[in-house]
Parts: sequence; C-alpha cells; structure tokens
Amino acid sequence: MTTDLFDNVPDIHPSQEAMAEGAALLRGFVGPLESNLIAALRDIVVEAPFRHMVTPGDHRMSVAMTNCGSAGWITDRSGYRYGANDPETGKPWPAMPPLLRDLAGRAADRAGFAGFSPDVCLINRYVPGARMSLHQDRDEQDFGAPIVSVSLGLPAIFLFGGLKRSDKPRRYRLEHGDIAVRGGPARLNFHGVAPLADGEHPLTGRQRINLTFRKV
Ligand code: MD3
Ligand code: FE
Repeated sequence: MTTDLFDNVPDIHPSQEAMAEGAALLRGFVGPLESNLIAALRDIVVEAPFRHMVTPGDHRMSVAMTNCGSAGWITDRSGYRYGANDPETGKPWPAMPPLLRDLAGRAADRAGFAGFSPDVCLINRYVPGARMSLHQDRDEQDFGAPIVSVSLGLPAIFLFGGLKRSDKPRRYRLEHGDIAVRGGPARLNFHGVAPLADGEHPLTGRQRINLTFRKV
C-alpha cells in the first residue's frame, strides 16, 4: 500500500541544496572521479601553468589561474575578456578533457539545466590567505547558460550575495568534491570567496582548486 507521506517533499536529492532559485549545491558529486580529475589537471598545468593575473585597477590577484577549452578568461591592465590563446605562451589553451566536460554536463543536468556543453573551464588555485572579492560573472555572451563550479582540495567559505553589491552575502562551506550549479535568476548574483584558511588536503596539499565551466 502506498501512502501520501512523501507528497509534499520537494523533489530535491538529499545531498542537493537549493541556494536560491536557479542555484544548487551538489555535495560530493565528483565522487570517485576525483583522482582522474586531478591527473587531468596536472597535464593541463604543464602546458598552461598557473599565473597571477593583474586587474584593470592594477591589482595582482591572490588567486592563480589558468584555463582549458576553446578559449580562456584573462584579465590584464586593459580589462577582462575571453581569448583563444594563452597570452603567456601565445599558444591555444589546452583542450578540455572529455572527462571534465562530461562531469559538468551531468551536474548541470542534475540541477535542471539539460544539454549544458561548456566551451571554457577557468581553473583557480587558492593557497592559504588567497581570496576572491565580491563580483558578478558577466564577461560571457550567453547568460542563459548556467555556470558549473567544482571544488577540490581545502574547503573554502563561499560568499553568496544577491543582485546588488550591497546585498548581504550568505556563507556556504564548499568542500572537496562539491559541485555548484548557478543559472536562471541566480546567474548574475554577486559572489566571492573568503580568505582561505590554512590546512592540508590529502590530494592537493595546501591548496584549493576551483573549476568553473562556462559557455562563453
Ligand atoms: C555564483 N570562482 O571564478 S565558483 C570565478 O570558488 C569564481 O573560485 C569562485 O567566482 C571560486 O568567477 C566561486 C562557486 C559558485 C557557486 C555558486 C554560485 C559561484 C556562484 C551561485 C551564484 C553565483
Ligand atoms: Fe565568479
């Protein structure tokens, strides 16, 4: 016999948290792919090493970055943009490994954005003390596509604001293996990362790696 016990339970997986309409947190979604993912990243950073970019205001970012995919996000004194080549080497960014693209697609699908096929993966490296100040991601052409982000290594406090810079951010602890998907009405929310606390992670050492998959 069936009961109506579950009729009013929202259709959200136990490990899936709704952060806001259009934003979901998939705890531990990376699962057993973690080592393959880290191996793929090692190959990428041999070709396109992490570097500290400079903002248009001439600040050196505490987060070190690189990219893979058909383009990469860059900032320098002239502004923010996506470009096909790594400005440090003049070569195209390393290709996006299918493992990464497929993982991002499956996470988007789980969060309700079917058919997401990113062309860019921005790779951020935080060491203790590194942070990212509140900003919006608005250098992409297509705000209709979600952004999928994967956290690896040391945990971080993610600051999730609203559509105005002055909206007080809520804090979420993002841990190794967590994936956040933000699209729809949450696509342009202000967000940032608090200074990384010191620690040691068995797979990454004293660092946090964040991957953001984007359709640019
Ligand atoms: C935004 N990276 O690269 S991604 C960035 O952890 C960036 O390195 C951060 O912001 C990082 O541009 C944050 C995580 C994230 C998760 C959920 C969101 C960003 C979000 C929901 C709405 C808006
Ligand atoms: Fe961002």
